[in-house]
This record gives sequence, structure tokens and C-alpha cells, in this order.
Amino acid sequence: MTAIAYIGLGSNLSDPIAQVNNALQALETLHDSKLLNASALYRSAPMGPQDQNDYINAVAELSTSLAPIDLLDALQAIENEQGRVRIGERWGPRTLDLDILLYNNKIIEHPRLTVPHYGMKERSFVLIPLAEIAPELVLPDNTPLSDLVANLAKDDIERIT
Ligand code: ROI
Repeated sequence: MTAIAYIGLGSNLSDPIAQVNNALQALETLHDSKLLNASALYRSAPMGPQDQNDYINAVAELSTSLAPIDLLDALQAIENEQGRVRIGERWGPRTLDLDILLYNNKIIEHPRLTVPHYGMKERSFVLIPLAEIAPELVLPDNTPLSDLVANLAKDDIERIT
């Protein structure tokens, strides 16, 4: 069985554009998976503490035969291979975040994994790149992505490629 998963990418340390591009390359060669699509890169103002750099964000679409937790393990391996560093505890800067945003139409409540990603419905840096590659998407709670995007402040994000 294959699933469609949407992955959020984010970085604001150690050459964030290169971090995100390298992560997209790693997703291209991810086992048991195929990278179907990737958004442009976006520069976004930090959500959370403001005394940190802007982020580079993107969203990728995968088809995968990995179960959700196996996909999470694979994404964490990519984060670790790219020398993930986190500074501070909550919402501090990071070299690379790879988040499972959606996995088919599944709702997952697992100690290690919540899908849909808990903050995605309010985050322009997730919704705008996602809408670029999946404008017709409807979330598992039946909310059309286009409704969320229509009601979003977009002054904190800029497409850069
Ligand atoms: N802010 C932006 N703009 N982009 C992110 O990817 C991001 N990731 C985070 C927090 C710290 C919440 N802020 C962010 O984890």
C-alpha cells in the first residue's frame, strides 16, 4: 500500500537555503518512497521568539510505502545526518525540521507523532507552500486548504525561488 504524505521543511541556521535544498535531495532518494512534488522555497518571519533569524520553508509531497512511524524515523535520520542543532528549548532556532503534515487522510495520535501536524492550520509558512503544490487539498476534518489560505495573513512570508 502506498500513501501520500506532505512534509514540511524548515531551517533558520547554518545556511538555511542549502539545508532545505539538501533535505529535498535526501527526500528524492528516500527508501520505499518517491518525491512527487516540492514547493518553491519561502522566506518567513520566525514564529515564536523574535530574536532569531528568518526561516526558509518548503513543503514536499511524497508517495511512500513506509508506515507513519517508519517515515518519522526516516525523516529524523535525515535531520540528524544534516547535523541538526537546536538552540534553546521551545521554539528556538534549528538547522532542519522535517515534519509530517499529512499522511493520506489519516488522523494519528501517537506519543511520537500527531497528524495532521498540530500547528499547521494557523501557519502561513506551512499553508502557503502546501497550497502551491496541492491547491485542491481538503484536510481530514473536511476543511478545504483554500479556505485556510484565504483567511491567512500573508505579510510574513515571501517566495524566494
Ligand atoms: N517559524 C517559521 N517561520 N518557520 C518555521 O519553520 C518555524 N519552525 C518552528 C518555530 C520555532 C515554531 N517557528 C518557525 O519550529
